[in-house]
Amino acid sequence: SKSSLTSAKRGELNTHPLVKRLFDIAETKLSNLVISADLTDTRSLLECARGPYIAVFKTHIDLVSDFSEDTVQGLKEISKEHNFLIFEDRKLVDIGHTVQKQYHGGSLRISEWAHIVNLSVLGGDGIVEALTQTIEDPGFTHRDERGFLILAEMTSRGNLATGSYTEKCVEMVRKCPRSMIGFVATQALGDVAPSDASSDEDFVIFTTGINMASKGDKLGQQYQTPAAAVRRGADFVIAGRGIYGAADPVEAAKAYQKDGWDAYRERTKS
Ligand code: 6AU
Repeated sequence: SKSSLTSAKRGELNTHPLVKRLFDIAETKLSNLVISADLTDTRSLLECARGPYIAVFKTHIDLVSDFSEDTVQGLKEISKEHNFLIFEDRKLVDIGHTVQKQYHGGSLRISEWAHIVNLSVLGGDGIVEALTQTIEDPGFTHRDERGFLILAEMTSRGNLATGSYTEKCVEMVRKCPRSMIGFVATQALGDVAPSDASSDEDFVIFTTGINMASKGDKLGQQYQTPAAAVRRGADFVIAGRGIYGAADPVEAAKAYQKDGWDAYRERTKS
């Protein structure tokens, strides 16, 4: 695992252009914060994306009731202006043939604007093969700017993504490092020895279920703080309601950024 290395070092060692860019953004903005913008109209969504505190902006684009060309153009422009990547939390899960059409084209045109998309491997590795093929097609022009995260663990009470299922997810990422850049998980995964920085592998860990003011919600969500998640191996921490639902979302974003980044610095100091 590379989890003991700074984002600067990981960006330098990694050969994947998107992962390099991800760590470069973290280092430049001193942030490993991902905001989960589970908002339901284009205006609120774009408004939420402005500001200096995030490295990645996570969308659930199917929640946006007025989704249109303006949503797509707005997201693209703000991501350039404010230097962050866009992560569509689509949780693709179907057979390979279907997910290709859900990812590329369709009504949401996810491949056109989302740098990162997550998926579940409940149906086996056909989905991994299908999405890898899609971005490696010579006609697809964004190849170096696209990557996928396998949802290897979940934060909701009673979830089934544990044990041998999680281990299978690690095997699948290992087989396709050019397209599968890491995991949504609650801990460092794939480590033989957690501090072994000598292997070429570098899985990026995104951890969700992050909130500084609450332990969970009434529908099974379970929370920990940014710092606690980083200590368990998160490289990036994903927070939604804890930020956009706060009385002062800008102050909240700042506090989450600081908590996550301080813990990351602490973990990676030599
Ligand atoms: O901070 P919250 O609880 O308001 O939002 C958490 C966000 C939501 C979930 O759909 C998502 O994180 N999520 C995921 C992801 C990112 O894949 C996995 C999971 O296990 N738990 C979880 O909450 O947008």
